[in-house]
Amino acid sequence: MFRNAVIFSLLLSLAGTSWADERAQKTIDARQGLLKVVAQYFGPIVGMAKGQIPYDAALIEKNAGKVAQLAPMIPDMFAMDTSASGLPTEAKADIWADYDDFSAKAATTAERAEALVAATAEGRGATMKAFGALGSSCKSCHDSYRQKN
Ligand code: ASC
Repeated sequence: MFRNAVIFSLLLSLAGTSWADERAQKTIDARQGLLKVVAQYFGPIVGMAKGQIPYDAALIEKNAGKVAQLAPMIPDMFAMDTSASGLPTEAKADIWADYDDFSAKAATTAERAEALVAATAEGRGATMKAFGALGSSCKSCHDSYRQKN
């Protein structure tokens, strides 16, 4: 009887672990997908800044607008602390140790993406300056909270 109870509770804890892992994997997939979408919109702007593709203010305006919409989703997708899961991720546990700072950095990115949208009306110089500010806010968050595997 006792033995059955032990086996039963062992099975329950195994099932509980895999259920938690499944939820952690789903949220890791979602946040990686979100950041890949951000990079897909940001990429052409980087290409223009590097002179690899022709400057196109309308495309920058459109893509920066998408980044501004996507950036506020970053704290949402990182709401679940997956640091104990042991699953492969580049997210540092520091995200959840200082989630307010992490969220503030995402908010800055959204604001700078909006500023880039506005700058497209002011010419190429202003646009590239605003692009630089946006890129440095991406980098600032990655420097603090991403470990490159
Ligand atoms: C990108 C990309 C990043 C950022 C970062 C900006 O296109 O994939 O991670 O820009 O390099 O500094």
